[in-house]
Amino acid sequence: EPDAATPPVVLKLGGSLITEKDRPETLDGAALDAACDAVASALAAGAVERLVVVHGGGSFGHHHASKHGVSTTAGTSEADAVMDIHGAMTELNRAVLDRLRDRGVPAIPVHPLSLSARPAGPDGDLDLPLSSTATLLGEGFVPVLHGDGVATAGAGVTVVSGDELVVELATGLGARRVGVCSTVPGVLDGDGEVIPAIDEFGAVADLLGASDATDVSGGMAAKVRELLALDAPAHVFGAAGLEPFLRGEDAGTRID
Ligand code: IP8
Repeated sequence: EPDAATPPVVLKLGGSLITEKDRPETLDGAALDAACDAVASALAAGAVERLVVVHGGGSFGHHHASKHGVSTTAGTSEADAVMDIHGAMTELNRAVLDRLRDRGVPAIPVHPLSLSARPAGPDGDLDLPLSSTATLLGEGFVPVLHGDGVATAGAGVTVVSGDELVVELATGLGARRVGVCSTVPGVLDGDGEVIPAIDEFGAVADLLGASDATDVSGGMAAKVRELLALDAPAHVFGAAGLEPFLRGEDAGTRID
C-alpha cells in the first residue's frame, strides 16, 4: 500500500497525441491505447505509486472552442457554446477513462468546469481547489482531469488548458515528477534536435523564439518557463518516452 503522503506523478497526455488533430472529434485510438498500456504497466509494476493524469483537447475541445471564438483569454456567455466545448471534452475524457479502466487502472474523472474559476478575470490566476483530487489519490484512485471551460469573472466561460492544470496540480500536490507527453520527442533546438536538458531559461530563449506564438496557450517557450518554475523535475517527450519516464528514467527534454 502506498503511503497516503506519497507525492504523485503528474502526467499530461497531449491532445495532439490522443486525437487526430485534423478531424473533428476523432480519437487516435492506437496512440491512446499505447499510452494507456504504458500507464497500466507502470502502476502494476509499482514503478509509479500515485498518478494524476491530465489530457488536452485535440480535435475534441479545440474544434468547438475555435468555432465559438473561445480561448484561454476570450470567453463566451452562451450556455450552448459552453456545453459544446465541455460536452466534447467530457466525451474525450470518457474515452480515456474507459481505456484506462479496461486495463485495470482505477481512473475516475475530475472535471475542471465544476471546480475551478478565474475569479479576477481572464488575466488573473486560476483557482483550482485540489481537495477532491488529493483525497481521491489518497484513496488509491487515478484522477483524470482535462482541458475544459472555466468560469471567468467578467468574461463568462474561457478555456483552461491542460498545461495550466499540470502546473496547478504539480504545485498544489507537491508532485514528485511531471511528464508532458505529446507528438514531439522533446523541446527542439533550431536544427530540430531534442535538447536533452534545460535548467535555465536564458540558455534556450533564443532557440525557442516566437515561432509558435499563435498557440493559444503561449507556445513552447511559455511552457518551458512554467515547467522550470516548478519544484518537481519535468520531462517533455513523445510517445516513445512514456515508458522510460514512468519507469523513473529521463525521457525527451528534462526541465529542472
Ligand atoms: O489541449 C484545451 O486544453 P489543451 C482544451 O491542453 C479545450 O490546450 C477545451 C480547448
